[in-house]
Amino acid sequence: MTAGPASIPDKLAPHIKLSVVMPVYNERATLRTVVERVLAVPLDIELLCVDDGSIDDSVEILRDLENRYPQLRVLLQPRNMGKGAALRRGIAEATGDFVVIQDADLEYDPADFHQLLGPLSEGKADVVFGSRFLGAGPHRVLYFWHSVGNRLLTLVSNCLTNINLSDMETCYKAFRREVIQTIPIEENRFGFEPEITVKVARRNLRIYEVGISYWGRTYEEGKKVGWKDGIRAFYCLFKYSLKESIAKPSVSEQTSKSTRSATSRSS
Ligand SMILES: Nc1nc2c(ncn2[C@@H]2O[C@H](COP(=O)(O)OP(=O)(O)OP(=O)(O)O)[C@@H](O)[C@H]2O)c(=O)[nH]1
Ligand SMILES: [Mg+2]
Repeated sequence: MTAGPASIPDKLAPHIKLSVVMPVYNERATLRTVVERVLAVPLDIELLCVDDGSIDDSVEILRDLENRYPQLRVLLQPRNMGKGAALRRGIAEATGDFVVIQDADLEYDPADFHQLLGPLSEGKADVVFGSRFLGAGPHRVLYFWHSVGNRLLTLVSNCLTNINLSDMETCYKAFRREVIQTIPIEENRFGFEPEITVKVARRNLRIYEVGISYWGRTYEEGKKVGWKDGIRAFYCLFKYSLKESIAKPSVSEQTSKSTRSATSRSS
């Protein structure tokens, strides 16, 4: 990947504070580079790296980076608990105006933050998904059956939620902080993506998609996601669709909704 520091469009207000939540599990190969790329984005950034019980030297690398970059905070999970659990921890600690999720394996380029933040900073969106299937940026050509699986998961997700996403499983999801902090995250592992998609859809939030680049890796380069994760994702889509149909919005969620309406009225 050759991306340098991102340029921010004029309409992105300079005072925006962005919380970047990065789950980290045995990512020694890419960790320094991804942290440096995130911090090179010309925005006020708080980077929350949540180590998920890594058994390589990811924690030592994070400590070293923490000493060099005051914007970086390192949070340690007591043991390996999964990506969803790491995100729950990082999101709870976020203090920025907006929260974006950044994997530590360099498949997604922080230079795309400005695209994700556009609809949020303009006050038009509560949630923005970065789609690997839209946009003109570079996309690594990889496994055909993975892309079929991703499109099928997105199709089922759309059928269950009646929203028209093109990439439900994308890592790049950005939120208004107040919104994501009021949505309970139950899934500990990769079920986070379908769970949060169903939950934002059912809360009638304003969702946008923007095209992003994708620098995917092969199994030889460390890719881990497999067919079992796909089965679990289908299960989670049905599980949370059913749960959300039965559940009533909590008081805090109602508060969030009224805050949102106020924001949209004032924008
Ligand atoms: N695999 C894995 N990743 C974790 C875990 N906890 C946190 N993570 C982090 O979650 C992010 C996503 O993990 P990946 O293994 O890249 O999963 P993915 O991007 O869905 O799938 P790949 O195609 O394998 O890259 C990375 O930043 C990981 O370091 C865990 O228990 N297992
Ligand atoms: Mg990955």
